[in-house]
Amino acid sequence: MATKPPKHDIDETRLHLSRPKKVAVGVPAVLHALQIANDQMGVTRSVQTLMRVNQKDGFDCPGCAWPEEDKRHLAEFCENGAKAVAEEATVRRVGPEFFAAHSVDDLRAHDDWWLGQQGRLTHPMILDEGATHYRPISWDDALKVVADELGAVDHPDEAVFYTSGRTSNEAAFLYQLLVRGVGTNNLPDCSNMCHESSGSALTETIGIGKGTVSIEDIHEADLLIVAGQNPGTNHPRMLSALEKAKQRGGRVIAVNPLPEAGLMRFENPQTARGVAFGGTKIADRFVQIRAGGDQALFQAIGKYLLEAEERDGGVIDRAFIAEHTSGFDAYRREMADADWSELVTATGIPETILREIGEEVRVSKSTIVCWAMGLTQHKHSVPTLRDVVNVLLLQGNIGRAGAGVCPVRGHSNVQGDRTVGIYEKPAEEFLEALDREFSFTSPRAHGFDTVEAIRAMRDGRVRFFMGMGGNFVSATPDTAVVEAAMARVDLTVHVSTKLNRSHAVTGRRAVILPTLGRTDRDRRGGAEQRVTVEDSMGAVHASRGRLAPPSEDLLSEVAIVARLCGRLFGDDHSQAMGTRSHRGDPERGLPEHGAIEPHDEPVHASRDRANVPHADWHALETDYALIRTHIERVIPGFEDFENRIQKGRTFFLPNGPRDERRFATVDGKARFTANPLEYPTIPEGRLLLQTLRSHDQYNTTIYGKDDRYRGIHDGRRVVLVNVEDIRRLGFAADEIVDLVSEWTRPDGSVEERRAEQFRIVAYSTPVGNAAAYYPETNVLVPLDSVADVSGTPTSKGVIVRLEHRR
Ligand SMILES: Nc1nc2c(c(=O)[nH]1)N[C@H]1C(S)=C(S)[C@@H](COP(=O)(O)OP(=O)(O)OC[C@H]3O[C@@H](n4cnc5c(=O)[nH]c(N)nc54)[C@H](O)[C@@H]3O)O[C@H]1N2
Ligand SMILES: Nc1nc2c(c(=O)[nH]1)N[C@H]1C(S)=C(S)[C@@H](COP(=O)(O)OP(=O)(O)OC[C@H]3O[C@@H](n4cnc5c(=O)[nH]c(N)nc54)[C@H](O)[C@@H]3O)O[C@H]1N2
Ligand SMILES: [Mo]
Repeated sequence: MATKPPKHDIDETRLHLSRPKKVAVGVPAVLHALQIANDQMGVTRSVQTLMRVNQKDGFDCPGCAWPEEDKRHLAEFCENGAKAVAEEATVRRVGPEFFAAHSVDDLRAHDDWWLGQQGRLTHPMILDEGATHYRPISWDDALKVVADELGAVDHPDEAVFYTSGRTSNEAAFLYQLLVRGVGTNNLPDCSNMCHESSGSALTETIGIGKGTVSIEDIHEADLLIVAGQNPGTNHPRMLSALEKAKQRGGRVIAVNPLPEAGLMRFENPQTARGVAFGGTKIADRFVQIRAGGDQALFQAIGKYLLEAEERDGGVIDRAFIAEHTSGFDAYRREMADADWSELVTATGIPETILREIGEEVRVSKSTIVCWAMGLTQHKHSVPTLRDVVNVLLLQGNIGRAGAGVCPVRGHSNVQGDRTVGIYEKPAEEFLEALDREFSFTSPRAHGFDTVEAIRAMRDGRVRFFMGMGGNFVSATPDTAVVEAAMARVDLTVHVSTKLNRSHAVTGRRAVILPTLGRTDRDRRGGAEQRVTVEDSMGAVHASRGRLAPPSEDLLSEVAIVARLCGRLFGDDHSQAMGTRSHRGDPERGLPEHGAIEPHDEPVHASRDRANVPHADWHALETDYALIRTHIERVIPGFEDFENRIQKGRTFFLPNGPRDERRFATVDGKARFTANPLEYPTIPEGRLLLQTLRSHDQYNTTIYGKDDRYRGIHDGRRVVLVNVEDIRRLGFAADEIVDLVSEWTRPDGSVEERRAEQFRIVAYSTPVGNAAAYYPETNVLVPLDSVADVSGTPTSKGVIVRLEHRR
């Protein structure tokens, strides 16, 4: 059993290349996943664990948010799901001895791969001010440190609470309650860097910040446009759904600057046909678009449809447009004014091809557009997604079978976290319901999103940072700025399963609270607890880990948050379910969150005692079903929650556009919008860099050193560049260069950032476009370069130049 952690960081001198693959998954994927699983878990635990992924009585795969098909295969096999599971179910451990042996400086000198490979965290640890090493601390003392620091902030808005997307509904719901009980809406989350642009565009145009399709719709669609997404790596189970759609006669158009293997061909390891006959061709058409050209592509489709309507009639769904939409005339005028030659320039696609794509959309009886980070992480992502919606509205492709919008979410419960209240700009109805349920008054002022939180930390306006999962330091843009910002915070607290860079780049003091993951058995109050998650398509189901946890000392996320609530707000047994007395006074208006004296338990006793949430925190910690009862009473759509998740059942949250073509927008209609065309302009001698994922990573967690489908092995510091650019700019393939990003501030001045030693790889990408892996390239993404409206960092559109190394 080879379960030793690696001794070395990634040695980039061993990097070598092979031909990029044209087929995804197949037998090599199975073998690679089993290898990683065996390394981390040994054979028996691997088999035991992998058999339980996404089974009805098993745990929800921590890999991605793609839904389970109803008829599940025994091992719903997905290579990267298996790697995600192996990473968590590893038998390697990071305990007090590890921290005694490694100073924080030492940890900081290692890469994300090395850190993650060390294993699961087993003990609460604290880094005292000025200390070189973390030391073990008891749970009680650790939680006291956290509560005391929260009590010491001058104003609740000096505290920031980040959430990553693996946190269960139950833990997330309690966590947002804790945060609002403290008195702030500072709840930045990974969504701010991920699908926020989708949420912004969809809420505004169709009245819900989520997709409108089910897995059956994917199977039934006549046409699927998959844009800005690499499902072969990041949502491998989606390939089975696309395969099914193809078998039913559906067509797929892939829109991407890179010819990603999973978009081309898929060998399903679940079927003999997949393995023996070379698999299924996925994309009927591959559109190698210029990065950032998607708004132009969708405008071209819209323009084509409207021209065809004018000429032939019968193209657009006039009844749907009249009954359910607004803004059509303004959109039609905008498209009439759109200029084909500019659409060609922006996309890099000839007009004849743009028209062919338009024709494919015209003849499609039902169309779905799927997308991920290639569409959400640009400056003009929100207008781009509005134009996606426009095209679908033209043919009434929302709220009927086989049609709709499908933003493919990343983290396995990122959508659920938002549903249960992880949001810095909460809706008034949600806060009112929360206040009623817990007899207090939540703060109304909006909080910081991720980028705003970093700015506040940088400017010394934050004294306390807590991360519920995730790896804030590595995942966020502008690494150097973030690292300096973290150092200004008095206390940084991380609830984590595994070691990562955020434990090494800390505030003046730091606490690590180790926690259970999805795969771990969670016994509280003498019973095995389960949690719930919501997938990318709004379906909620239970998840229960079965493996022995890495240490008896671990608390679940729910238990950690419930205990903190108990310390901060006081246990209030009279507030047990059903016996609530309404002490809060809604007439009083906004609460005063003034200075809080540091106190022992409960910390808030000295201030407005009436204005803290009231619940029996201890009871919630020992019976998660009680949390679900609270969720049911606060959030519409969770009626009869407990019953509807029994026996592995799944239920759908209500979705107005999907269920009844009801659009909760400002005017109650689905809204056409007229968006002036935007696309990146790349200055002479520069490239537009997208920062993306390799096949062997999960965000900042690096599973291995290969990107098998792209033919890159044993290294990560590569920059993929078109051969023509390599030559034109005076470089050579294989040359080691520095990447320098150039950010033009609104006042016209230019800021530079540098990432050193990347090997140039000649690759099929449009002229002017380049690609390199995140998180290594986050140093290049300027903090202030964010998408309009959504505030998402522009991780797919960074202007860079290559520099020879001296
Ligand atoms: N194994 C694995 N699974 C994961 C993750 C992981 O890291 N590893 N991460 C999870 C998370 S949090 C997320 S959000 C998702 C991410 O899933 P993806 O969005 O698929 O991830 P990225 O690697 O960022 O890939 C972006 C894709 O968009 C393309 N692209 C870039 N710019 C443009 C553009 O301007 N236009 C178009 N049309 N395409 C463009 C890129 O070439 C690439 O294929 O995956 C989730 N699942
Ligand atoms: N340049 C660039 N930057 C990006 C992106 C990009 O494409 N390019 N993508 C962005 C996107 S889409 C996202 S979603 C973010 C991701 O940002 P994050 O979600 O913050 O990052 P992850 O790497 O997923 O977090 C990994 C850590 O989560 C912890 N963890 C794992 N499972 C659990 C659990 O069950 N509970 C708890 N408490 N902790 C757990 C482990 O300690 C692990 O080290 O990054 C963003 N940053
Ligand atoms: Mo994400």
